Amino acid sequence: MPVTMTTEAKAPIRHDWTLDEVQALFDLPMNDLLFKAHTVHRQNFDPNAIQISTLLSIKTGRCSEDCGYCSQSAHHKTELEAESLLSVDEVVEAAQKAKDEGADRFCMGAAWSRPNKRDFPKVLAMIKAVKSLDMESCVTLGMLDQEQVQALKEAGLDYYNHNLDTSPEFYGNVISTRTFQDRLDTLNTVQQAGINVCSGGILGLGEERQDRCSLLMQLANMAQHPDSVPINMLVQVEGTPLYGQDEIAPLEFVRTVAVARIMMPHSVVRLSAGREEMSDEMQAMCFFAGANSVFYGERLLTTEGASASADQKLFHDLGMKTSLEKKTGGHNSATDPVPDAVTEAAPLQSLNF
Ligand code: SAM
Ligand code: DTB
Ligand code: SF4
Repeated sequence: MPVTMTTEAKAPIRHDWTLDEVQALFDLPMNDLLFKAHTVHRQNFDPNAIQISTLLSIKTGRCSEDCGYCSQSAHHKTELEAESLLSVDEVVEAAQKAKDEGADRFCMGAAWSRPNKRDFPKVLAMIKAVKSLDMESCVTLGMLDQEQVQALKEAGLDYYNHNLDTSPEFYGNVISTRTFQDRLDTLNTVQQAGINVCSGGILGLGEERQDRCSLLMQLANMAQHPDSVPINMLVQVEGTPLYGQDEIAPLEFVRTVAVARIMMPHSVVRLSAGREEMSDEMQAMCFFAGANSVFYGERLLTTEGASASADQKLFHDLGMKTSLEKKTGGHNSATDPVPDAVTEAAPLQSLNF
């Protein structure tokens, strides 16, 4: 006999979360939290679709900021080899390869506190070149002023990544060369220009659960939720102050993904750095909890990513459809919200088991 479930009404999008409410979500029994998060996920997205982004470091190392987690800060002694800005041709070659491997978004990261006058026009050319490959473009370049944001918009930029990283309360323990407010200011300018915002954080920096609550509250109480929310697990790099930090418990990581999904129902939640350290089972739980995007490729910015063959096997074993299959037809985009007519009927009845 088919299993039927009551269709829960879609919760409204909120921007007024309180810390107590977020804490209460974290405190739910795991099964209740997962059920709630997965219900929200299924109401808004195809639960078996995954969006694929690929990263490239376009300028590596010698960054003037002192982010305690980062291999690229000039304040830390890591083994990283610095590299000046890549050429547009090098970027196009990497983007084409990423596209051939199934990515539909190409994200370019620069180790800058903010872009300089000499290099910025070259980044605009990179964005235009990526767009001409019929891929979505994303850049992460540090803080921006209004003029730069306008130029990025005119170049056709789709997404700007700028992470809040952690709670305002814990921020000073991790970064001293800029403030949490600096991050919010850039995000506001980007959002007001109509560029999609990609903003999330890193777990495992030594923060407490209340910092994770506070980080999610900051993201979800923005005037508009970020379109994309990367949840990174710290990649520990030798020579950085956070090397040797206690790792975050896998179930606490999954909980954070689930709470992010509940608080930001329309945002694409990306399982980001740190996946190579996660078991298939942990990743599967994150996808069930509402993650629907990954960084794909052997390299993140300066560290190794999860292997492409392991990822292909994982998506196959989970029956998840990637952007590559989307191009061959059918509705399975993680980025296209499921139309209302479908959502009303989407919860498990359609599975007929
Ligand atoms: N410099 C720009 C900035 O910080 O905004 C852009 C590049 S920066 C490398 C982009 C993001 O990568 C950071 O905000 C941080 O969230 C993430 N990140 C950097 N190092 C990381 C690490 N070791 N583990 C996890 N995430 C990391
Ligand atoms: C994000 O949230 N994570 C990416 C991307 N945005 C730019 C970066 C992860 C960096 C991991 C460490 C490294 O490879 O240097
Ligand atoms: Fe620089 Fe960005 Fe690394 Fe911070 S995270 S040190 S701003 S490259």
